Amino acid sequence: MRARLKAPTEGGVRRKRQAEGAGVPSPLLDDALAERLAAAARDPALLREAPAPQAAGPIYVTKPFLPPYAEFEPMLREIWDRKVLTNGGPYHHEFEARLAEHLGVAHVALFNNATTALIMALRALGLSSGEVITTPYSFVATSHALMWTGLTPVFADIDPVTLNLDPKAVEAAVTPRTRAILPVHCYGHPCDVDGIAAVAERNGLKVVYDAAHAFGVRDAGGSVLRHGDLSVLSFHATKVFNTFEGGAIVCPDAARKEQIDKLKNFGHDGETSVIEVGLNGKMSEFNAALGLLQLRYIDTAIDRRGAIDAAYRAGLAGIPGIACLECAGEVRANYSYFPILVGPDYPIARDALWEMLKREGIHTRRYFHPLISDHPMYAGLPSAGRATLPIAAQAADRILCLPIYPDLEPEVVARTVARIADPLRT
Ligand code: T4K
Repeated sequence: MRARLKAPTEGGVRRKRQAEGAGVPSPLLDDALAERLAAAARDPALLREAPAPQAAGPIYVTKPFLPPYAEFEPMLREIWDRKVLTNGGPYHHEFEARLAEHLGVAHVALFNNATTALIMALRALGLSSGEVITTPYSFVATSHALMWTGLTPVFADIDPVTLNLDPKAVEAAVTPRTRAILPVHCYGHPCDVDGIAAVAERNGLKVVYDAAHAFGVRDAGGSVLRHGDLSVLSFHATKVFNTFEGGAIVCPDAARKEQIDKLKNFGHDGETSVIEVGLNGKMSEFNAALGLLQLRYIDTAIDRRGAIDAAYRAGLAGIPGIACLECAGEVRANYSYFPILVGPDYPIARDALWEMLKREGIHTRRYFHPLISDHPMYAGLPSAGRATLPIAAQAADRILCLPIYPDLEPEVVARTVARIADPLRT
């Protein structure tokens, strides 16, 4: 079941933004594009007709959304004039407060990227030795964060529907050395958070969610970021919400945030005292200012992604061998990726489809192939064998992420769908 099928209601959001004095209009507020996307979703036949052969330039899996430059310029001027560039300046404070409010979470601690934030989240929970059960189906930063912290990754298999860690496989991987679980809300689809909480509780384990893909995702109880001991977001250029580079730890209480704020500032506790092995994980004023501006547009950007998601689904429905991933219980999705699984009954192999689309200027990505556990530095671990990770191995061999970003033209969606529908056309 998809959580959110309705066409975007751009008008209301736009009027609200204009009332807030957002200033120079963004391409996101272009009604014509929104209408063409909605039409594409309504009429899948249009998407299957062979459209114009090639768009102007290459199409990548994502394109970062940026607000109008004119809105950023006065903020840059203020940073220049003020000369407070980092170490918790006014934009940093304002962004932190507005972000927590926007996400509906108690506290956030801003970071320079999600990898540093993951390392500091593990450190904050006192995890520095032993095993942590994690998914092999993710970006390598997930496991690298464990290695940087002196922890040993133990890979467990994933659920065939959500492609997130399977709590049953996690339970089976628990040993006396297990200290924590590090699941990923892959593609922004929530994990089985209740299942994971139950395993953690039964075995006295901490849970840190790698929520790099899950900005703004909500389940029936609120933000998906409230689950576990801590959740980590990425604001990298390729993410739904970007601050060029950036990240954050979502903290349940003020005391944990205070501890994390010290950790990300070298472990300083006041001017002359250092109490922990911290590092430099601070977000600059430049990134924080951009984040503040991005908050104005993020809801519209996600709505626009939703329309593209709907258009792809309409166009790809019924193509033998092609399966779209479904939502995993979120009531507010973020459409951060558009993954498809290329099955054995599709006329050509996944890699052949990837090559074919690339030749036509459509650069899809195989996130996440190879598995983390396939990389030479992890392959020697006892849990890394593909035989014990059959679902993850199958997903890695079949996955293809299609382009999705807020101003992706419906014509590109149509061209991509038409090519996938007719792979034997020369
Ligand atoms: N946990 C998970 C589950 C993650 O997926 C990630 C990051 C992390 C943790 C760590 O978060 P950070 O420490 O980065 O905050 C990309 C990203 O670099 C990486 O952040 C992301 N996951 C991963 C899934 O994807 P690449 O190597 O695929 O990116 P790249 O440079 O090939 O970019 C993809 C496409 O995006 C390009 O073909 C064009 C477009 N692009 C990219 C950038 C950087 C732009 O148009 N502009 C840009 O500035 O890793």
